[in-house]
Amino acid sequence: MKFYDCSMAPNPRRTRIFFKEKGLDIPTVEVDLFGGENLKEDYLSKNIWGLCPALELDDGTVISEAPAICSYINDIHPEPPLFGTTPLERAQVISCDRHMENSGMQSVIYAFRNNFPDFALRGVGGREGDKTIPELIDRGRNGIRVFFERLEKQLGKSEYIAGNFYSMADITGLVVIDFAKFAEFEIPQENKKTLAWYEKVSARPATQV
Ligand SMILES: N[C@@H](CCC(=O)N[C@@H](CS)C(=O)NCC(=O)O)C(=O)O
Repeated sequence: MKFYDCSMAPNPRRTRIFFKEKGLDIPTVEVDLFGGENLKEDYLSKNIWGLCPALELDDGTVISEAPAICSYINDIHPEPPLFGTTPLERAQVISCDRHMENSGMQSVIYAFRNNFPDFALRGVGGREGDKTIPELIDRGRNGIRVFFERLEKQLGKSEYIAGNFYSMADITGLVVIDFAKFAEFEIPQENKKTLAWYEKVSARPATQV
């Protein structure tokens, strides 16, 4: 197996944390996303979508998208389970993981990417030619505000994001919050449940990647 990573980027980090939770050490190729290596033929010939992460299997098959890579790894290395242990738990993990990505990650991307001069003509990940749109910065800020409100409510229901067990959804939630911090958006001080959860999941050794 070969893992296509970018050490600075949030979505590959979801996968790195997942591998570490599973105790796996997968050979890694660093892709220079900031320099546009993902938009060149060499990388596109592996992953036509131009995004990172990607996992290449020994027979040359490539899996793209962090949750798909993690789901595959979870099936071939079931311990510890990171997608729950029952059909319902698995559904809740996938549901919450998608909310972390669609509501949290996407909002930070709007706020960050449209404010980042180096990406002036790379407003959309994985392709070139889309101008950034300054109006989307506000959409991102509002999205982050709503995301924090809803995450606090979600953590009022259970100890971890998808239930009373640690899962892929917590990994994505943590990565979103660290990416938000990098973009200078902090968890509101009144969101006590989120702050306590964040402290707990951040203390896991696997997150130090
Ligand atoms: N939904 C995808 C998102 C992947 C993604 O957006 N990756 C970013 C890095 S965090 C990327 O490759 N960006 C390429 C670019 O900016 O051109 C996943 O789960 O893997």
